[in-house]
Amino acid sequence: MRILVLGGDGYLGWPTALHLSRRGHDVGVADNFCRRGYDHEMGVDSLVPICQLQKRARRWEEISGLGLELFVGDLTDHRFVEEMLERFRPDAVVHFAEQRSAPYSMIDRRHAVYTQVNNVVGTLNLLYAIASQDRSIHLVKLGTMGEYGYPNIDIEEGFIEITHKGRTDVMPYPKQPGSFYHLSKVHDSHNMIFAAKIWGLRMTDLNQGVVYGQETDETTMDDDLATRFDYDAVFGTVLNRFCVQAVVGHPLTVYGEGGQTRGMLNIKDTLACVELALMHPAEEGEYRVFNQFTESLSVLQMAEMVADAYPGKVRIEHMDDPRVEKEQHYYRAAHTKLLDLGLVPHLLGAGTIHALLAVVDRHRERVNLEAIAPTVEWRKTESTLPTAASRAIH
Ligand code: NAD
Ligand code: USQ
Repeated sequence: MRILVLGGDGYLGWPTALHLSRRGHDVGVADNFCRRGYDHEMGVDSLVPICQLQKRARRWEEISGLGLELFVGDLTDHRFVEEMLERFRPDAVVHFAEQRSAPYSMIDRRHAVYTQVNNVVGTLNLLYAIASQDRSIHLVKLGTMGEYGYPNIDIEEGFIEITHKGRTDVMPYPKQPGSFYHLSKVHDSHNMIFAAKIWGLRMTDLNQGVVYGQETDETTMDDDLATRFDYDAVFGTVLNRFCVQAVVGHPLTVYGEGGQTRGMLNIKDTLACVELALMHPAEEGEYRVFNQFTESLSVLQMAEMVADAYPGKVRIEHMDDPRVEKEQHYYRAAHTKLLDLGLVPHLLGAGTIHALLAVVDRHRERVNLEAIAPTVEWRKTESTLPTAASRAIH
């Protein structure tokens, strides 16, 4: 297949592009490098050094003999999106290219507006380009489990049958997202449902849980192929952060009671899930949702697992929760569709945590301790960035 990976310079997009390339697909990679720009804005960096996209694509070609076609541009620029699709003529598009941090979207008005414009406009441009050029293109779009929020009933896979005043219908599952970032994903989902209906597009919305891990079969082939690894309070996800904190002797930062339960998955399973979605495309006019996670774990459970796996002493600290979220709640979410397609999950165990701790240990001298404490507070309309004394005025 000809597959275009949007956001292919990012944490998940880069290893996905390599994986699909190694599987024999013709892969195009697009990015505007805004993620690297957020690091400069915040004064932080990936724990694991990453090469420039052009350099790592060249390295991949040297090692594998396989080329990646690169497109540098912004999805919010509709001409860029149209020209890229016209040139590459993909069978499928995998769309990772959004601002993906909940705390970043909650810094202040400017970051909330940026997040929603970037994510919603980028996706809308893509929907228009597909509809006007080739409606057979299968769009595999990264959504998030957080779109559903944390209701006191079971979460279904995208849709729920509702009986109301004696009549029954199947409707999109109610959405109660917890940040302006998560809201942007809900807006995308609604735009996709509508586009499937009016234009007959083929669409898969992958409602992914929180990802952990850094190594995949392809990224470990050479240091220059590494993907990024974030541990700062804005972009670092919970388990990755706990591993860094354990290694540098920082108390594990459990927000509030730590009863927040999340669908989690290994980065290797992200690659497998995307591939399964591509190999079993949605039908013409079909908008479908796969809940993409492999197990549910509470924040406190994860902190305890890291503390148990780490050979040294680890302290768990319950701090005031900077977010507005339920710290104890019911959580049971369906996730059978990818398993039915053949997903074999890598579940979290001591072995996985040891491997992650080893990655962190190799780069421990690069940890910036100032980046660890959370500074973005949901209750405020303006927060400071973790390390930056500077403030950009726009
Ligand atoms: P990331 O920030 O590392 O990668 C996203 C990439 O997209 C970056 O390289 C960025 O430069 C690029 N990008 C963003 N906006 C763009 C635009 N307008 N034009 C062109 N390129 C643009 O994020 P990630 O962790 O790899 O996440 C990828 C996707 O998966 C996101 O949509 C995210 O919401 C979703 N997701 C991630 C996780 C997770 O735990 N990392 C969990 C669930 C869902
Ligand atoms: N948390 C802590 N301590 C920390 C960091 C986080 O207790 O040091 C808690 C948070 O309060 C939250 C949970 O851990 O309850 C998860 O936080 P996170 O930062 O790991 O993940 P989140 O903000 O939800 O966002 C991440 C990705 C996002 C993706 C989402 C999937 O950044 O792109 O959409 O996971 S989900 O959560 O299922 O919506």
